[in-house]
Amino acid sequence: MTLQDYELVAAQHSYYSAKVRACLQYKRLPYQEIGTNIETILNRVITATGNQQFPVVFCPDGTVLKDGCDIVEALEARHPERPIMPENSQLKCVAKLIETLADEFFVIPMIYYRWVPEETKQWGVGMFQMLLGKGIENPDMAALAEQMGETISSEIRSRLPKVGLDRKHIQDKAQEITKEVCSLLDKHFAKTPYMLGDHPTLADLGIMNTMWGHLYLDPCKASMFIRKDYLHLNNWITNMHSGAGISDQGELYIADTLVPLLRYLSDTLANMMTDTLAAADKTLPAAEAGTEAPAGLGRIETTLLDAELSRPATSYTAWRLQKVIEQYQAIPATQKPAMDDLLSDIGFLSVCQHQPKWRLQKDNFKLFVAS
Ligand SMILES: N[C@@H](CCC(=O)N[C@@H](CS)C(=O)NCC(=O)O)C(=O)O
Repeated sequence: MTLQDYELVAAQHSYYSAKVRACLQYKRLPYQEIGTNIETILNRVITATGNQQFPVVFCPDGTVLKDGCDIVEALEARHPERPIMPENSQLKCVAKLIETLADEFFVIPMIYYRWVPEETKQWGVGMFQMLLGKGIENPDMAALAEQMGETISSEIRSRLPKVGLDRKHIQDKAQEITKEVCSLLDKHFAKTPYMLGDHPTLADLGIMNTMWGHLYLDPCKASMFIRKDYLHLNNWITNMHSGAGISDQGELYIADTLVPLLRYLSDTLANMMTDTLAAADKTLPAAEAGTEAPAGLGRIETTLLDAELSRPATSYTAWRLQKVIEQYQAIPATQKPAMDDLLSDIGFLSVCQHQPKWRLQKDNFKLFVAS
């Protein structure tokens, strides 16, 4: 490792690692992926950030970055070459919207494939034990890694009822949605190289979270149908995973083939976004400015496509939606009518035009209620 290397705490099998890795790759930044074994989590991640979540990036100048969306924003500010944010403010807003959909809302269909079918459930436990124990020589730590792998897996499985995944109709919906999204992405990539045109942007990085660590790598049905039936999508995934070799030349635009995908995403997820904002509107204005935001905003009775779903809403997701809304608000007045036409067509106008009566801000890895 050289002194200039970024250190990336991430795992190939983790959902949220893929975006940050794809960003480092596409920007051609020198980095070393140092894994997520138990010693790295205890001695580096928890020590530096206060909890065990990753991805985390240790910068050569000593700065610690955490949370995929913040990491990618910070890398863009430090290294504007090979930009991942479009210059055009309408495309910026669409990129942020796609990133947020992928990170906060797609998780339900995606976790189905790892934690519901029997064969992947068992595989998942072994995979966690492998990641936590990788390179650990101390026998006590190795035993702890084994035990933690089991504990983390059962903890994740115990959360499935919270998002309805213990019920057959939501399990079926998860599979239906995943298949349709893969099919629409495949049709898009058959005509257009990347999400927003000729080269990757934040929208591609976001979709990598959705596609890589669970769907593509897990030994699950989705992984097989992507490889066998959706060759354009398969090709895009593998290119994005080694993004240093991708050209940054060409134009950015909304291709006709992106529109059906975005319409389907709004049919599937826009209600959940609106209901999350409504839960934030109900709870956050009463919170004292300057205090830490409550993690939970209560349960929302919402929908996943045409299925009813009751699930918890969080301040974190509200903050991610706030970022989308801010990106919409930053669009110059002269470009607003065209943007509103597009958003109305793809079904996200009311989410973007929502005017929250609260503001959240991140400080030292925590969310606070702003004044
Ligand atoms: N919002 C965070 C989510 C990170 C996250 O949930 N990471 C997972 C691994 S993919 C994790 O650390 N889970 C352990 C935990 O939440 O305790 C991001 O986008 O980076």
